Amino acid sequence: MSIILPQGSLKPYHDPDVDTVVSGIISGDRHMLSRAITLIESQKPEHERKAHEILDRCLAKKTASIRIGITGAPGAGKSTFIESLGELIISKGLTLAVLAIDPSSRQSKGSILGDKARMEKLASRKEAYIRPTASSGYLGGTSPKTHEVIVLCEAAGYDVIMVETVGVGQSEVLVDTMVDFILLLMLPGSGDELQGIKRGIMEIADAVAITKTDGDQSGIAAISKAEFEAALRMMPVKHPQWQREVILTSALTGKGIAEVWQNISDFFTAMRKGDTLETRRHEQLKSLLYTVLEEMLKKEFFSHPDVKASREIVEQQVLSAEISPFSGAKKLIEAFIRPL
Ligand SMILES: Nc1nc2c(ncn2[C@@H]2O[C@H](COP(=O)(O)OP(=O)(O)OP(=O)(O)O)[C@@H](O)[C@H]2O)c(=O)[nH]1
Ligand SMILES: [Mg+2]
Repeated sequence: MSIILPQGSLKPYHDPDVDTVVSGIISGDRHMLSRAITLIESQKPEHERKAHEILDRCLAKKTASIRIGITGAPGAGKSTFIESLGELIISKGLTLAVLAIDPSSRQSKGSILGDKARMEKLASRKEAYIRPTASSGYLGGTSPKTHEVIVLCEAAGYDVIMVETVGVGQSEVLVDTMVDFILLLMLPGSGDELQGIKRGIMEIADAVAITKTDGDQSGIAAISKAEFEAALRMMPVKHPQWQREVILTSALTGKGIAEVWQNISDFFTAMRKGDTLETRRHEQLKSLLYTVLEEMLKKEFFSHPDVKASREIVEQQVLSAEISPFSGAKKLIEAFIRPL
């Protein structure tokens, strides 16, 4: 039976094949890039298979892109800052892909509507591609799949890739395995947070930008700058050839944005000397390989029918002190590798 479609209606939906998607991405077709990213983010096995075929083909395309992570607490001004820095990057004749935190999936201090309007300005530029990242099950907007999305954006020819992420636990470590340069955004007067969780993120930052230093914030901003500079001096050295700086900025007035871009450019000049960038990317790939492997093993393990069948019994045995947690874990591993 044939389907008769009324005039002007949509044609039946056909998934483009791998060749079409790959050549589309490489020729800069945003629609194909978006479709490939959707496949990457899908949990369906058939989508994953296709996504990896596309990805493996895109890996072959070597690019000289630069990868920047923009991290900071919710409401620190990341999206607004990206918009402002993004415009400067475009004015230098470069193209830009932004993997943004999906405004609908976060707990935010920033207004969702306002956020959309800001990113829309950059999104309307043909030199920029903005994609909200789906990070289901991950905090902070970054997942191991973010790396795959970066690779696709690079195959599509973008010169600069920016990843927006909230600096919380897991995501800061992950983002450090995916980008070359991490810019930490801090609000003026947030120096006291240095005692707490922010230390981890400070260690991986390659520069700190203090945001929103406009209006009546300039006095407090100068104090914060000194505090952060002192804190950075106490941190272990990340790259021996790089001195981390603290820059006062305002996305509203444009203050410090050019200085940040200069700092990033200087970083890449320093890192490109003697293959440091290449060596680091190799280390990052190795680290990602094992992160992904661990995840796959965990997933395989807990979905294994024999593990599922023995879990409850083993748990009970551990709770009733019949066996130790160590022996319990060993029993489950045996069920996994030697199914009865
Ligand atoms: N005065 C001033 N306000 C700013 C500046 N940059 C951002 N804001 C405001 O700060 C709020 C949060 O900004 P966002 O850019 O959404 O912050 P964010 O870090 O992306 O927020 P999340 O994505 O929710 O983590 C918004 O209301 C902005 O208008 C700035 O340079 N100066
Ligand atoms: Mg944001």
